[in-house]
Amino acid sequence: APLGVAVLGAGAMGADHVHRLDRVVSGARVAAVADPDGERAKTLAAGIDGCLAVTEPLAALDAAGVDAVLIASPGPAHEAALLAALDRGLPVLCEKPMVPDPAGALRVVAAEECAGRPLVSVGFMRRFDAEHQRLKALLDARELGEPRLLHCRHRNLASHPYFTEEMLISDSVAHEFDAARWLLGQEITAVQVFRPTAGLPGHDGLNDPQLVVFETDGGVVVDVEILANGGFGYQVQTEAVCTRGTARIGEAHGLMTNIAGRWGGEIAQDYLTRFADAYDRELRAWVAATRRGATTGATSWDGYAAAEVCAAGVRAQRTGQRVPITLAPRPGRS
Ligand code: ISE
Repeated sequence: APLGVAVLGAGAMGADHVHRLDRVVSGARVAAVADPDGERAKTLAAGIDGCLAVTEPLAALDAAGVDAVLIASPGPAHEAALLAALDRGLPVLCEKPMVPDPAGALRVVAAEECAGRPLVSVGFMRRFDAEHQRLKALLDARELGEPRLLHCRHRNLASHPYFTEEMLISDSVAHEFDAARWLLGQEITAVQVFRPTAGLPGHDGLNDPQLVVFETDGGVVVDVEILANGGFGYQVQTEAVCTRGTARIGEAHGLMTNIAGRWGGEIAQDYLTRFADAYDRELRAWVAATRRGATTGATSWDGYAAAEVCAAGVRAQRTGQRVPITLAPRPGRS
């Protein structure tokens, strides 16, 4: 029988995942959709055979035929949903941020330990992006020598009205924190934020771009340009500078044209488009892993580490200081 999935959150990300589970990924069916906006849940569930629409997350977890949970509600709702899923022994794929505050993230790590087996996968989709995977393979094989620097650019078309300056770190650069930990296999030890636009009138009061610089326990330095209101499209680029060479990803996508003495190409407008393949691969991998009792991609520990680095990043942004980071002891390791 296909894996019955309860999807919590019927916003843009939840809806995208529901369609993916329904139409792209085999071996799974959407058994229930929950959203505080009942109409939104109903609209999304309509047309999916036997899919229940509810307003309460717990009603979705307890619905008939639910074997696993996909959490795509807003970050602050994640901890309660994760703890309820773990309490029921249900495997979960949780969108980032796993839990925004580090203490809450640690409670999830502890609850998963209590459950006695890995149940939590965190949706840092870049780990499933083909270019990111090629870069990781290259770095792991040390083909370019030892990594020294990562230069990252993270540019969005425009920010939502509710987007805050803190979210440049906790919502956007969160991806680079996870990607760097994963690409390098190293932990982040300190973070600093430079705000060239501080004091200037920002776009809707949001001061961007900002430059986030962080260090790892392997001595690598990572710089991230975060630009929420680039106005031209969605761009995620990384260049690794190593002792014998460099490698870049995220440069060109899609159609290239030559016309009237000019060449040009396309830039994706949002992450749902840019990372569509990565999301497909992520969900396929999650469904397959879940059916054999395993997890995939980022773990609850990775979710915690990202939360800890984000919290330090927000402090660094506020104070202008370099903020050192110490992770909590990792359960099961000395
Ligand atoms: C959003 O929440 C994401 O996760 C996107 O990947 C990121 O590019 C964007 O900046 C965030 O707001």
